[in-house]
Amino acid sequence: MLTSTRARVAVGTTAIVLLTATPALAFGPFLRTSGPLRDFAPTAAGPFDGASARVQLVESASGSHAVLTVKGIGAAAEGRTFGAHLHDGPCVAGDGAAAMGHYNSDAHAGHSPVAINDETEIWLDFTVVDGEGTGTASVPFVPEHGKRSVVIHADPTNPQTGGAGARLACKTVEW
Ligand SMILES: [Cu+2]
Repeated sequence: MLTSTRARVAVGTTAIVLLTATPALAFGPFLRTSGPLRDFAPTAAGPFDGASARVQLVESASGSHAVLTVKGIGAAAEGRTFGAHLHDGPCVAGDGAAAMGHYNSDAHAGHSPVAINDETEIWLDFTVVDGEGTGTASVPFVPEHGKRSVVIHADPTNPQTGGAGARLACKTVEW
């Protein structure tokens, strides 16, 4: 019995090694998370009260690809476009500052000056249609792991400054 158990363990280990060595798997998702959004202004009614978000980050041959999907957005926000970005810090309800600034690949690489655009930062702006919105981004870098957040702002992202107005809601992303 013992011998046969060992044999099975050995077979399982081999299978894992083979899977890990398959090149295609090196480009799989490294983050896939979903759940309710946290509110930065819990005492005031907003379009993201009761909304939920799904975030996926996938490593690609040229960097990474991100997808944000938000559902359950209030009817008053129908047709509006909201800025959304990957931020350096975590998502804490009622504390927009905890999310810190945008994740910026130049800043993380120690480059100066730091360029602010849709190739150094992950911008996931979305427009609300039927209570839902999807934002996508492809960037030439893979963000470093950590406890970070996707922050949704009141306005579309200004392509010159990266600004998008007040922070409304967030979702923690950790990998
Ligand atoms: Cu932001």
